[in-house]
Amino acid sequence: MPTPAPPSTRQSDLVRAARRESVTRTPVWFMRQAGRSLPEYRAVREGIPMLESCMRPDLVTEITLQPVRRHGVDAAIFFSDIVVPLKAIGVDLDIVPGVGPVVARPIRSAADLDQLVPLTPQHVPFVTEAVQQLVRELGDIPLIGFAGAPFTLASYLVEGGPSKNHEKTKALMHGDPGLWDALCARLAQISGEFLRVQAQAGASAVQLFDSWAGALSRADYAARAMPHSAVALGAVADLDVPRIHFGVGTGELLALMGQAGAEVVGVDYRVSLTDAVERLGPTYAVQGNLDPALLFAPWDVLERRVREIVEEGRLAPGHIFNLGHGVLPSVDPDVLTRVTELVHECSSRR
Ligand code: 1CP
Repeated sequence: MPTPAPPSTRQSDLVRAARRESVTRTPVWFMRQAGRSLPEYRAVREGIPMLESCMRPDLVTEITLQPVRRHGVDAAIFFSDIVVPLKAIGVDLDIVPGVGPVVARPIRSAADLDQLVPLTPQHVPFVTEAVQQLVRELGDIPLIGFAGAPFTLASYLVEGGPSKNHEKTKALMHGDPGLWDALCARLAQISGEFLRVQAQAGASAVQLFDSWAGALSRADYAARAMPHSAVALGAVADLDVPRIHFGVGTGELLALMGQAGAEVVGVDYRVSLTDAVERLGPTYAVQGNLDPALLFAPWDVLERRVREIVEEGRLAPGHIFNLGHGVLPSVDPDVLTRVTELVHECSSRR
């Protein structure tokens, strides 16, 4: 039985900002807020491989709650990884410490697609259980579910691991568009269903991570990536959860990322929110966009930049404060707490 998100989270600043409604103050959360920047995360992960930790509901719940307790952020992001649904359907892969996802049998031919069977909720009971547990613990604080977008997932599957230039991925996309589209169609089902499982278990919003979409030209994104992301986002269109669509280096793609079926478009630090709002128009809320490296700068410099971003965010019909990409593991977590407090203080509408 679906357990929809608690009604109180519908009135949270995060969900209201995503819906372009008035807020009491600018909501803030940080991509990768759960993770290695926190000593309490390192302590509970001690000796437990990454993928195993994603499949243990008690651990997922504890790790997801850690940054909420510590920083007072306006949302929790479900602790998992974009490759978890692939692992769950039986793809032979691992998350190697210091590297990232590594795939045993990379996808290079039509026969390799057999690895990708449709995802069902029965593949990921541990996700449903963890989300339900989290929603009970979080009360009025919304939980954000997420999935990887087909292009970004395809890059890991085709390259066999993290890649700088995505050369095998692009060679397949252009050399065999039929196989590429067949691969991405399967991934769109998997991503869409992974989002749906989380939303039906009670997540209040979802984010589609197309982290590497910025490697594509606008034409290639429109033809070979966006239609598949639209299918993934469309899988939760009927569930009344706002959808956030994020990528890195996607300044040229922002409008298309909105049109793919999002309420909120994630903006990295390369494009100012002012420019992003101009490119997006009044239809979309924005999320972003502090450069994660600025968390290492002197406080007065960081403070000025945070205040600027909050001010620029007022130009958008809705603004969720975040980083332009994930928290770096070596950051001082106290700085994140201070940034959270500053965003709240300088945006308060009461
Ligand atoms: O042992 C560890 O601590 C491993 C590090 C780690 C963590 C903490 C990985 C491996 N994944 C995660 C969790 C994770 N991954 C979360 C939840 C935590 C949170 O946000 O608070 C999320 C949302 C992700 C999503 C993810 N995984 C993305 C999209 C977001 C992004 O950063 O762009 C991507 C690209 C991945 C792949 C991945 N997983 C892990 C690593 C190191 C990577 C990147 C590898 C690369 O550079 O290609």
